[in-house]
Amino acid sequence: MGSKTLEDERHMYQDRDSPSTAGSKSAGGEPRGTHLSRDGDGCVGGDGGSNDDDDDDDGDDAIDATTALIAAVVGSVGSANASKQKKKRKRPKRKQRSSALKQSSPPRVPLGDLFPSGDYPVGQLLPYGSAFDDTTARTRHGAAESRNDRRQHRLNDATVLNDYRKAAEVHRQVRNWVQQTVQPGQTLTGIATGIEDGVRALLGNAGLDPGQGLQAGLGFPTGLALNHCVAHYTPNPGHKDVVLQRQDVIKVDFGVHVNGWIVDSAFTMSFDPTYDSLLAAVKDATNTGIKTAGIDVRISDVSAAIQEVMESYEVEIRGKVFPVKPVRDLCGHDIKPYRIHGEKTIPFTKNSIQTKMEEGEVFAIETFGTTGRGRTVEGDGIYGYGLSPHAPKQVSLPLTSANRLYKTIRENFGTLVFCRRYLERLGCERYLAGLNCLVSNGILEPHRPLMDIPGSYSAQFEHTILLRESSKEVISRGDDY
Ligand SMILES: [Co+2]
Repeated sequence: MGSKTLEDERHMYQDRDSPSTAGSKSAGGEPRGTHLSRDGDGCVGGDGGSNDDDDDDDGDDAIDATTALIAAVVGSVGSANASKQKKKRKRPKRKQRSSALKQSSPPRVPLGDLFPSGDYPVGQLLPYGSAFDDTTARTRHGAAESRNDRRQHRLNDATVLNDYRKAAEVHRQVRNWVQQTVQPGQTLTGIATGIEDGVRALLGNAGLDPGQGLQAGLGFPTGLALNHCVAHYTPNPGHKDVVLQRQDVIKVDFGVHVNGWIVDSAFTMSFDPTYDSLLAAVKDATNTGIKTAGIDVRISDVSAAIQEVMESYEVEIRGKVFPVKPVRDLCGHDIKPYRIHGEKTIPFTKNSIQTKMEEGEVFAIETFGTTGRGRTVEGDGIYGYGLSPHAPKQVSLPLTSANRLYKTIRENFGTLVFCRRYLERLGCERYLAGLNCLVSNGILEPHRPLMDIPGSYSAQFEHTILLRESSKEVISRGDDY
């Protein structure tokens, strides 16, 4: 979920995708079918949870585990060619094993069943750039030490890390299903509820009883922004549903949290190779942001690197060439427990923000690129609502339904951003007056859709990274993006 700036504030990975990749459907700028993971397994790193969690890991555990899984399958195909008898003998064993590991489609197998050990796959571990090592050492002995120690403690906590990795694995498995099944002709409500039902099933938490939603669930309203709608669109009940078209570019942005540790990750899909270089530009820019980020790195340096890469791309749409522009009024952001937008923001264009990233912090590194103006205006309707930072524990407003609704929001979402669909599945009825009353009293903050100019196209890629002492963990990394 992108962080909005004020208008005047301005706020390993091995591949560098070729803008010319062609395919009928792509997620992450790559044609469908090029990914080994899209073999119906639906499970990244699904090796039963043998990953260790040592700081001296050399990285890519989740990806290695998948590669191992694929290698096992490829290996057995190879040996089957060599000996038919062998193939016959081996088949039942293989079948048994893979069915025990398999995520269903739609995803409904709780993650706990796929990882009986309870240990979830480690994200991609990236070393910090050597240029920053000296300053890192200095910070640790500097004035910020006690603050750092406190944060360090949280990300070094095995339970916290495992919760974070679980949320990330749920994200990977659900998005894998999205990438394999979403097609033009489907409605945005169908896609959104498909994602949300999948997340809840894999977490083993329906989120219907008071307090359940705070244990684990959706991190924010599922974003399904099309074309010139850059961000913050989710289908609302009672509104005319939108049907996905073949020409559409769709940003899929959803969050998963476990005990308040939110994974915020997004990708873009298109069904027409025309947009491949737009998707490739934004994916490259996001990966550049991830590569540049680190302990003691200035935010202005991350922004500059992102902008340079993004602006090196152009996209030809129906005979006209457009430069890919970074969107100026959206930002990457830090993430706090139960709070999707912390205090720090990472714009995608040159700025003078001297603030540094710090050890123990969690960041959503995301970028948006567009063929439009590179600035957004608010669109119609509301995407979601979040408690204002100054919201009181209890309210006593003249409207009784507002007070009742407030209690429901506190119990089920706390400071997590939610949407009207989430209220309705809890059984809330005739809540609109109460909702508007909480907004007009400054207790709830509304988030509106953000639009570039009509006719333009925009894309988004986003990962959540943990700035741990020894390395940055790209917790939401998969073999898709
Ligand atoms: Co975000």
